Amino acid sequence: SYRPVPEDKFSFGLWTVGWQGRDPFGDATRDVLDPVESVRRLGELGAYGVTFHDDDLIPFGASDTDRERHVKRFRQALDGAGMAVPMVTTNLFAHPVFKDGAFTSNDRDVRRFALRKTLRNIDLAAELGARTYVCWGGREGSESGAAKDVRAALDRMKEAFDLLGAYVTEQGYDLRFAVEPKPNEPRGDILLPTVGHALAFIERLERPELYGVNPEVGHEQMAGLSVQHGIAQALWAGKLFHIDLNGQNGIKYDQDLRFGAGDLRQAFWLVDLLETAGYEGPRHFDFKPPRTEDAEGVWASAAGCMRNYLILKERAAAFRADPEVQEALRSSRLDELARPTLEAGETPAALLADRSAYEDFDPDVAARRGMAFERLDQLAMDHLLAAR
Ligand code: 3MF
Ligand code: MG
Ligand code: MG
Ligand code: MG
Repeated sequence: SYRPVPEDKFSFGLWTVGWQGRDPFGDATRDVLDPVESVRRLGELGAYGVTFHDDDLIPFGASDTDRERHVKRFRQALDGAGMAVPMVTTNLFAHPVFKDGAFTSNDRDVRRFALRKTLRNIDLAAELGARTYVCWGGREGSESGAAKDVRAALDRMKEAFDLLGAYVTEQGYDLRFAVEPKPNEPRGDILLPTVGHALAFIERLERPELYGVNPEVGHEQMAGLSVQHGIAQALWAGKLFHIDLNGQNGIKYDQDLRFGAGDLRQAFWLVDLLETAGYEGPRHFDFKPPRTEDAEGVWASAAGCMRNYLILKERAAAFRADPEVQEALRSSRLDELARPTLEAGETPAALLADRSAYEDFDPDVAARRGMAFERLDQLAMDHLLAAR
């Protein structure tokens, strides 16, 4: 029936359904949406959680009393709707003070302010029971060559992440960080542009185990990369801490379409991957209901994200369960790929002594074997289109 239930672990950012449709060329097309209303409506639609930037909930610069009031109302809404807050993040991009970045702004006082803003919100995240803290460095980057010493900026980025890791450790918070890569927009070029860059960066930190990635479907596609490959590598590294699901049509501006819109085949393989790899984190949607939609259209768009995930989950499961597919996978030798290339404990000397691997191996004969991928992919297409 494709009806979402909390066990599906669907979550939404307050900034997604709350997007008013303001873009670089036009004004808002929708009214402000009260976070309390978002919690209620998303709960009714079957989501299990909401996520937010500090400023989505508490306006930038709010007094302490206002801050407490906003948090209290939000907590009541969460309790009323039975909703969780699995992830929290910081807005380090909207205020003009962050125009040259936050953790890597050339201005040291801005960097220190960015750290304080983040620490303050980490306290709130822990208080609300969030387990993941996402960091998207949207303004960390440049438009021109001499403007940013990238190596120095990465030093500053490392300093920032190390401090945040030290803080959650000292406080005893059960919170891990997820770096969200994006190649560009709003900066001409953003630091840590892809999943691969982020994974390499994380290994240079003082407590690498505290950090993973939060890949976004559209962001990897903006870099012209395969979402499936990037996320598979994050899973392989044990670093898929969180995910931003949405839709994108290739290398363009960040479209943030509802999940399943845009490149449907990438969405299919992504769902297949998440469901077969045992990913247990939230299925988090970071999308924007297009500015053509009115208030009701927002909820149709949000419902579509979850419905498409559930449809694709069903189609992917049918693909995997089909005996003809299983046979086709064997014909394409996926079982052989799963088998180690070397015998257990095989040394270089043993490989060198194996005549079948070289002297008696006939590359021309092996080269003539077809891989049978086209039949396999057509079976996937048939399942995706419900033609089987
Ligand atoms: C921008 C994004 C961001 C991040 C968000 C969460 C505003 O393209 O994807 O959304 O996802 O900051 O960390
Ligand atoms: Mg995005
Ligand atoms: Mg996006
Ligand atoms: Mg995102």
